[in-house]
Amino acid sequence: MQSFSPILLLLTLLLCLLNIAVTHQGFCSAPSIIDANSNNNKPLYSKVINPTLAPHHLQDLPGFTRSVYKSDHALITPESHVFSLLPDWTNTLGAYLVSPAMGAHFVMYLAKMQESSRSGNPSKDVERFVFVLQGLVKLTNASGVGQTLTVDSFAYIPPNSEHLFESYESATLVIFERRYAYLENHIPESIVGSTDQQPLLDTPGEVFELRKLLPTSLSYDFNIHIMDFQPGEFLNVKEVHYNQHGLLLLEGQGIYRLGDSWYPVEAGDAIWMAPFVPQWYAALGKIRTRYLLYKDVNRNPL
Ligand code: UGY
Ligand code: MN
Repeated sequence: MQSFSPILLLLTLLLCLLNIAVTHQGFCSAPSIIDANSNNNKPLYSKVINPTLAPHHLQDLPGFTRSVYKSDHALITPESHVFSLLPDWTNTLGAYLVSPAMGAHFVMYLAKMQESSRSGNPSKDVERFVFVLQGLVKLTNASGVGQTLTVDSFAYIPPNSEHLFESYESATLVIFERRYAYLENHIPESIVGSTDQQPLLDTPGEVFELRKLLPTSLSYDFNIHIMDFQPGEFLNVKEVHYNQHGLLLLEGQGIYRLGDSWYPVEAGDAIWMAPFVPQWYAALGKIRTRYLLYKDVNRNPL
């Protein structure tokens, strides 16, 4: 039987090593984030609907999740979403990402409507904000007037207002609800709009772009901000404030500081911030970061 000489084996091994050294030019290699981030021809917010369930090299690691739950903040990442039938809705799966069980005074949840789905009503005195992430839904108000909401559109429903969301195909929504904090002589009204119709607002001392989806008047006890950062931009203020936040990253990636922890985050990630948790964000990667942010406003905290 013919056998390789040890010299031949050694030579082959050396050639292999030389090849690795030449192709990688002596540097450690890492997967490119350019391809992963390129947005060519992808529908808006597609990364929220089809998120990376775990960094590539950790996908098969049993039990691995980036989700974290602490007393003053939580990061809920897509691989830990648990959907179940939404009570009072038909044919709709929901995943609650923020709830009073954490200490929040609001809920934030994803609702996946299927064909022929219908919304249920919020409880008495609870207001609702709906933002469309995928598909389209029809909203019918108490007077029977119907409007179609597509991706990037939103609706605010004041407490105790009859309404119905219906979908004929699959649609994904992110929804915020809270018990309305009544204020004498102020009555909130229903609102329907879309992100691109909202004007850019001044952000003194900051560089990010800001849109507010609800009026800033006293009738509204919360607002939803859309915040855009170009790669490399970050919050100048290292914020600590009495307001609570619920955040959904719609596009991009970066580092979120929450309390003493620093988290790599990307589109699809959801965050809860309790009052006074130190918070800071820096956008990284190749594309802009866009996030949607719940913030309670206009009420005396006492
Ligand atoms: O308005 C805000 O509180 C906002 N800048 N916070 C944040 O982005 N974490
Ligand atoms: Mn803040």
